[in-house]
Order: sequence, then structure tokens, then C-alpha cells
Amino acid sequence: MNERHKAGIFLSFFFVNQPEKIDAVSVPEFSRKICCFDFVMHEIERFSMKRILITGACGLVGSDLVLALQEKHGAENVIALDFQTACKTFRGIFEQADVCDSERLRAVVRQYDIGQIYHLAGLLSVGSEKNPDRAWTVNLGGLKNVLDIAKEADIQVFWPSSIGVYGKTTPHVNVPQHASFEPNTMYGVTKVSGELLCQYYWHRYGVDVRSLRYPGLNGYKAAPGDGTTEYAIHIFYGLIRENRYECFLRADSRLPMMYMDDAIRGTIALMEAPAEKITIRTSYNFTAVSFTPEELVAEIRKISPDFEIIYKPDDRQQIADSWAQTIDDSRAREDWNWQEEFDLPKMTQALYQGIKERLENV
Ligand code: AKB
Repeated sequence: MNERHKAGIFLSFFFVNQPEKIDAVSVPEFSRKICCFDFVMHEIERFSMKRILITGACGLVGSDLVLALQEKHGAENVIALDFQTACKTFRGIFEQADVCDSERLRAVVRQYDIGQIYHLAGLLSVGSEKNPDRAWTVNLGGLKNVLDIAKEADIQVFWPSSIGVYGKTTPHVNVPQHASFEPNTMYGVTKVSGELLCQYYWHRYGVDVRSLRYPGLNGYKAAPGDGTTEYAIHIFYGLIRENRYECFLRADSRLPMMYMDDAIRGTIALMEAPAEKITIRTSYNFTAVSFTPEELVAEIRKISPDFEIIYKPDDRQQIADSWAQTIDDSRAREDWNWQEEFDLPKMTQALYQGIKERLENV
């Protein structure tokens, strides 16, 4: 029993013996006791749970995931880790570290008694093409470090794969869970290899590692990174700043996408699902909507009818062309009840509002 468990038990006795400390004055005694019991159980859980580590915490997904997990488990139970310093608005526990430094990572895991790692640190598709050596080192070296530490300390791991695993030989429409994956980008190579590494650690060492093939994820709490699907976020910065955008993909480039709130909900649901429900240990196909730049522009013109778009496809078009247009994610839906909430119109409104507020507050 460690200090935090002892604190949890002390707290539970304290509140059970002094229910008036709980703000439930207007409810009858019976429900007051139930409130008290629920509150105490919740507090015991918060005090005694092992903590959660999120690497790549300042990135697009990390920024949302940290907030969601802090809300769910308490800020004292969530450790945000990134190689850059925390942004000015960050509230909570933060560690600056490089995931390639396994000793530093191990020290953080020991210091905070970590039981779960969401390992998000990694380079995206465009960044990986600019620096393939670094992509290999960070995307795979970082993952191997996390899996080794998880093996030693019995830690549950989430790791994001991506639609980057798909390649020219993958069917482009309704990609099944199991298909030919021969990506021609370094990003894709690291994602396919990472999926196999995860499955290996599960079979060989029993590491409870779970993964999703993220589609293009669209959020606003952090600045967009250098991915191929990120045009769908940059376009809103163009809309709000100058009512125009120069798009680096063709008007008809259909790609699988998802609003960030859905992605965060799906990620946490996967991690909370009973182990026997998880039938895929490489990475689950995972999607919500598929749209083209011109379909997104049509939605944006409902907000700003004279929004101007110029299409100037560049090298990134080749990456987009090698990926799938639509995905069959029925295994995720069957195994752990995945269901999205945001379609294209709802996502467009949410992104517009979020990015507008973000830009007003900088
Ligand atoms: C990228 O475009 O690189 C990412 C991804 C789909 O993995 N957004």
C-alpha cells in the first residue's frame, strides 16, 4: 500500500464520519447518504488510482486528451509530457522530456506511479517526409521505449496508428480491417511497423496495448501540425483571417476525417473496454466522415458565402492519393460500440467557433 492509497482510505473514513461536509443539504437523509457514499467512492478512486501519462501532450490530440482525462480523473492524476515547454494556458502536472530518452521516460513513470500511457508523441506525414531519419527514430524508437517500460511495469498503452498505413495496393473505398498495407511514405512505414510491434508485445509479453488508425483529426485547442489532412483545419484560419484559402490538395481529394471530440471519446472508450472485447491488437480501422475540400468549402460558404478558395496541389497530393477515401470500421463498432456524433455540418460549425475564439484570445 503506497502513500496515495493510505490517503484515499483516510479520506473515506473522514467523509463517512462527517457527511455534513458534503454539500447535499436539500436532499433527504437517505439520498444524502448515497451522495456521501458515491462521493467517497469517487474520491477513493481518485486518490488510489495509478496515474496516467500522456506523451506529445502539447500536440493537436494531446491538448484535447489531457483536458478530457483531467476532467474525468482529476488533474492530480494526469501527467502531461512533451519535448517542448508547456503552453502558457496549461494547468496541471507537466514534464518536459524526449520520448527517445528511455531513462528519463522510465524515471517519470516511476516518479508518478504510472498505470496507463497514451503515447501520442510522433511526427506526422509531411514532417516525416521532410526528415525520414527523425521519423524513424521518434515514431518507432519512442514507441519501443514506451512498450519496454510498459512490459516492466505492467502499464496499459494507447498508441495512435493512422490512415497512413494504407498504400497503393490497399483498396481505396471501404478499406477492410485486414488488407494489403504497403505505404510509400516514411510515416506509413513507421505506422505499419509500429502496429506489428504493438501486436508483438501483446502476444509475447502480454502488454495491454491498444491502437486506432486515426483518420484526419480536426480540432482547435492546439495549432494544427504538418499533416496532409490538416488542410481541413488550416482552411478555417484562412476563413477567419482573410476569407480565403489556398488549398494544397485537389478539390476532389476525398479523405476519412473525424472531429476531435469524437476521436477523444473513441480513444478513451477503447482504453476502457474490457480486454476480452479487444480482438484487434495491431490497430482498429476508425472513422466518422469522409469529405473532399470542395464539400468542406460548400459547408464553409454557409457561414461565409463569398469565401474564396484556390486549389494549388503540391507534393502532399501524392500522399493523399495513396490513402483511402472511405473505411470500413465495423470491427470497432462491433467490439467496443464505436459510434461518431459529428457529421460534416456539425464539425464545420464547431471548428469555426473554436478557431474564432482561439484567434480572438491570442
Ligand atoms: C497526417 O495527415 O499526417 C495525419 C494522419 C492522417 O495521420 N493527420
